[in-house]
Amino acid sequence: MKFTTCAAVLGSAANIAQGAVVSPEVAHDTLTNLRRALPNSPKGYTPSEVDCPSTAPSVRLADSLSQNETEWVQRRRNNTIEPMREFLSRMNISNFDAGQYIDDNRNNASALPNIGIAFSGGGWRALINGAGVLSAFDSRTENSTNSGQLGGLLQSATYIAGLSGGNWLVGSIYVNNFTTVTALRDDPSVWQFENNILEGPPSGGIQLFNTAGYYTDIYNEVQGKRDAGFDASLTDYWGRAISSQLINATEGGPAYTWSSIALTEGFQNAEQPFPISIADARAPGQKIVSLNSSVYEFNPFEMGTWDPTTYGFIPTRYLGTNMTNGSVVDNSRCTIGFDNAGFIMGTSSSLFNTLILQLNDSSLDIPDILRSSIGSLLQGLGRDSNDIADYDPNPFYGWNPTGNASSSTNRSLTLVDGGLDNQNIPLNPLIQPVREVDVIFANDNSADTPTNWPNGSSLVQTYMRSQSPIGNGTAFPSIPDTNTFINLGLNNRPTFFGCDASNITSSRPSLDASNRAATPPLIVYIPNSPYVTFSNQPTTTLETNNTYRDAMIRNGYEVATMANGTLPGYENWPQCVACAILSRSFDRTGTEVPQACQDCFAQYCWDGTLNSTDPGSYSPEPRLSTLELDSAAASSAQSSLGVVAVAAVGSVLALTL
Ligand SMILES: *[C@@H]1O[C@H](CO)[C@@H](O)[C@H](O)[C@H]1NC(C)=O
Ligand SMILES: *[C@@H]1O[C@H](CO)[C@@H](O)[C@H](O)[C@H]1NC(C)=O
Ligand SMILES: *[C@@H]1O[C@H](CO)[C@@H](O)[C@H](O)[C@H]1NC(C)=O
Ligand SMILES: *[C@@H]1O[C@H](CO)[C@@H](O)[C@H](O)[C@H]1NC(C)=O
Ligand SMILES: *[C@@H]1O[C@H](CO)[C@@H](O)[C@H](O)[C@H]1NC(C)=O
Ligand SMILES: *[C@@H]1O[C@H](CO)[C@@H](O)[C@H](O)[C@H]1NC(C)=O
Ligand SMILES: *[C@@H]1O[C@H](CO)[C@@H](O)[C@H](O)[C@H]1NC(C)=O
Ligand SMILES: *[C@@H]1O[C@H](CO)[C@@H](O)[C@H](O)[C@H]1NC(C)=O
Ligand SMILES: *[C@@H]1O[C@H](CO)[C@@H](O)[C@H](O)[C@H]1NC(C)=O
Ligand SMILES: *[C@@H]1O[C@H](CO)[C@@H](O)[C@H](O)[C@H]1NC(C)=O
Ligand SMILES: *[C@@H]1O[C@H](CO)[C@@H](O)[C@H](O)[C@H]1NC(C)=O
Ligand SMILES: CC(=O)N[C@H]1CO[C@H](CO)[C@@H](O)[C@@H]1O
Repeated sequence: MKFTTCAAVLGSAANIAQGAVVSPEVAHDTLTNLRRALPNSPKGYTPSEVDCPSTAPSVRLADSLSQNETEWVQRRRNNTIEPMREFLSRMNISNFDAGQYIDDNRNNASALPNIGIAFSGGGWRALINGAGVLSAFDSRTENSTNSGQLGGLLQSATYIAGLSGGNWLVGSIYVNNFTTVTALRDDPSVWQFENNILEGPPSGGIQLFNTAGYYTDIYNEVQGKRDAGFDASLTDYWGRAISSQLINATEGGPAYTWSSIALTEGFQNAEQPFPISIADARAPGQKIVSLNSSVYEFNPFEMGTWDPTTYGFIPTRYLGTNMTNGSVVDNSRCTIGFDNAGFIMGTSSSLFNTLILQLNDSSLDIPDILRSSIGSLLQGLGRDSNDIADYDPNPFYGWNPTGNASSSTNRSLTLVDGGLDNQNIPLNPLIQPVREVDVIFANDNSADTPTNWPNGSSLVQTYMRSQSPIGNGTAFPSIPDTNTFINLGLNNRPTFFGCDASNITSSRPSLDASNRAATPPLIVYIPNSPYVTFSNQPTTTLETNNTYRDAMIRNGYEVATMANGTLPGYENWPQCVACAILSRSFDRTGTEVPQACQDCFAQYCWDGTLNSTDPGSYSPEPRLSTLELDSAAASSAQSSLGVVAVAAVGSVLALTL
């Protein structure tokens, strides 16, 4: 029965790798043959009830890394040594032999640098600019290991986190077998952003035929989940819609799960950084502020939060299982397939759910049944809750280690866009002391100013949170106010925060720089700024032609590399990236900081200066000559649809992300 349904749902998925839709048990056995994120949900988008494994899933306390992550990270850290040695040597720090330094310390893994990378939210702007940054860090990108460039930093990293649009980027790379930005950009089946998300993919490709067909599939997939007894929210529809742009499989791969990333060969061999997606908890009717909402993460092994409110994790694979007090209610029945990859990506970006509401008002060719289905959903939730993702049953029901978790008393765990607490860069998982990250490359594509550029607001929020009880022992470098960011140009070029590890305040009383876990990472802030195009596309833009998409990817590349180290006055940038990576390691090994690195820190570290006067409007000019946008690669012109939607949701979205 189960598998008949599954065949029906996936019948057209002929081009899914190796074709097979597999049971969980078989999935494990066939791993060696299946090397990409697996379409391993037996009933496609509909979650399935299965026998629990012999050790039933349970909630664990968030007082350590999971066993699986601990073991995985050891292998990952080891696998980063060679790429890091190669990278740091190539950066050519004057009068310093980085290769020798790595060799001298390679038998003491904890002495070596531990790198994290974070991609902020900001819709398609964040996805596309972030793609440029990611490709600059990826040694697989053509020419990225030439002199002055940063290819290999991705291969040297242990962790990579994405939030909302930034997680569309990270998710799209990982769910498609850790593919490259270049491949996604050039593949006619994915990243076709010239097609309005509300209209769906163009005919012909592996995605679908026409708008009505697109919506019929989305409707059927979500209806399958509802018919199986699960609540649906707008996020379910939204997650299906974005999947058609992000996942390289028919109908956006309804059977692909987030936990299946852990089953791919590249992940199992720890050949890639550990991917993490972020969402915030928000009870219906509650208003979110960064100091009262819990930050949840989804990694390939686990989902949960480090915050003291709930302070627990469950296996991502068994989301949807009915749990009470941290244990399975009916000890033999577990749910799998709830952690659909598009649903997780939709959860992190749930603010965009509101776009789906436009369907009711537009003249689109939408099946009536979908309209009424969305209508009934909204009646159930109320308009204030349009943007939630419903995790029902709540895996943390009754789980209450601290005695005051609101998530403990609700049958449903309601999550929203990870940027709604204004921490628009997913730093929370990377500043957890147990992860021991030394340096975070934080790419900020937020639209903080009215002109859609970042102004450091996200760092300010994360700093404030680290100072409050909900920060639960996290530490973060001092961060200036947002006016200072603009007045000093800290949002217009890369800036380091927390260079001096001994000068940090945190919510933890006993903070001490000699204690590894107590030292916060050095933050390498990489804000979106114009080099070869105005990369400040509004968050509400629902379609981007290929010429502009490619120009923004190029711009992100220049942002990350500072024009490949050619910008006058910043030619030392590649060296300084290497110095930032090595900084905490120098502290731990008691190594004298090379003069070239001292010069770097003098130039790129925020030195504590403030200028909090109102900077007025912020409109930076491109640093290099701009690319032609009107011709070439591009196809479709803007349709009227985008305009309709923008008008309606603009006020909410534009100022937030
Ligand atoms: C996944 O990527 C690896 C590395 O590029 C490649 O060897 C493998 O064939 C790919 N697997 C699939 C199913 O495409
Ligand atoms: C560490 O990585 C190297 C390859 O870089 C490999 O040969 C070695 O077996 C690994 N060691 C451990 C303990 O995993
Ligand atoms: C490294 O920098 C030195 C000057 O500090 C220069 O002479 C040398 O050519 C550089 N090496 C590479 C590989 O760029
Ligand atoms: C890589 O460099 C070669 C030689 O300079 C050039 O011809 C090619 O266009 C470059 N490719 C990219 C993607 O920049
Ligand atoms: C999409 O899948 C096809 C078929 O497996 C593959 O040839 C192509 O390289 C994939 N595209 C990307 C961007 O990974
Ligand atoms: C952890 O790894 C074990 C052994 O590979 C596996 O059985 C288990 O499902 C994993 N747990 C999670 C949460 O992925
Ligand atoms: C979960 O279990 C509880 C306790 O047995 C039960 O009341 C509830 O209806 C169950 N929820 C679901 C979604 O099955
Ligand atoms: C502070 O910033 C304002 C606005 O950018 C500028 O006019 C002023 O000169 C700055 N003050 C100092 C002391 O640099
Ligand atoms: C930087 O390098 C990339 C990749 O080689 C290239 O596409 C780009 O044009 C270069 N930019 C500058 C300013 O040299
Ligand atoms: C600590 O850092 C802050 C902000 O960077 C700066 O204002 C202060 O002077 C520093 N204190 C010391 C003792 O270095
Ligand atoms: C692509 O989009 C940009 C930004 O909206 C616009 O300026 C340009 O004219 C468009 N190009 C084409 C070929 O449609
Ligand atoms: C370091 C720290 O303060 N950790 C606390 C986080 O929250 C849990 C739950 O309240 C506490 O048990 C930890 O001590």
